[in-house]
Amino acid sequence: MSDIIITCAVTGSIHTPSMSPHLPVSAEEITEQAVGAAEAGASILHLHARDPDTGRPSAEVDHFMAFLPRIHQRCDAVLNLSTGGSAIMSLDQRLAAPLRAEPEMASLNMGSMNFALYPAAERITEWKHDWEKPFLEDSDDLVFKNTPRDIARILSELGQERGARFEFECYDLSHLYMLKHFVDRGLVRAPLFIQFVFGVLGGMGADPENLTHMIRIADKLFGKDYMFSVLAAGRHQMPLITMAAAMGGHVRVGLEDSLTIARGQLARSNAEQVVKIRGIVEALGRTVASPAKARDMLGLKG
Ligand code: KMH
Ligand code: ZN
Repeated sequence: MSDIIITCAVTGSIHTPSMSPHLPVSAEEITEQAVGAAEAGASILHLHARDPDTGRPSAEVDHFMAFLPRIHQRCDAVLNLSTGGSAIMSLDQRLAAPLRAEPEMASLNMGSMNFALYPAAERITEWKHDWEKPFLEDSDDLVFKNTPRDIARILSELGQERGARFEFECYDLSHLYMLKHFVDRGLVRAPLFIQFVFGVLGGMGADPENLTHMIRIADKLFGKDYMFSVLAAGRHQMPLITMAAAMGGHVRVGLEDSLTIARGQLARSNAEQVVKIRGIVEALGRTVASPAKARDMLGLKG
């Protein structure tokens, strides 16, 4: 089996400060946790920004620029900027920082969908900030908009014009067919790095049968032109990504996807999750890819 790429999604836009004191929100915290994750073995860092005062997900270019150069200076990991942002941001907002930073890699969500966050709020009784509860509850009535026109714009402006390559986020079977459409249009070229996303309320559930079926259909659509990685939300994270690693895929961890390190136990850092999955994949006989190896495998501009 080929080397395994560990991606770490450091903070995201789903979890809120009241859910864990370890969720990084300031530029210093995001930098320290990103560098810690890279030192532990993550070769890709998937990054969102937050308002440092409130921890609220942010699309401000300045909030991104407060940590991107610092992370770049301190480690060699591939910096992968989110173009998903959060469901309440417009596409212009979501693209502002990636267009400015011109990263080697960016996420690209392959379809519009519901993206309900409110279940994550169910156990929280005390809120640190006023924005958190309404932000989570409003997700009950939001559409995470990624139309074919949106996708084409991201592929063209970030991919064709600025040389970025993509983490294609597929939350459902239909998203694989959308990706195939863009391959056929000539807007996407191999090798494809497809992130199968499990356990988001609005996307496919974290059932092992869904993973085997996604692989079966991706094999049919893309043959040898793709590699897959898996992320799974919350308590499904480690079981599903372990299955992915055993099947020759790549893995994503990070506090964006799960705040815990074991059932009922908060992870103290992103690095802690990287260390855990690294031990698992090495026990399975996989070799963890360095950033240089990951760049080579993914065909990045470097
Ligand atoms: N939050 C994850 C389920 C993005 O940033 O573009 C998917 C994600 C999307 O990481
Ligand atoms: Zn993300």
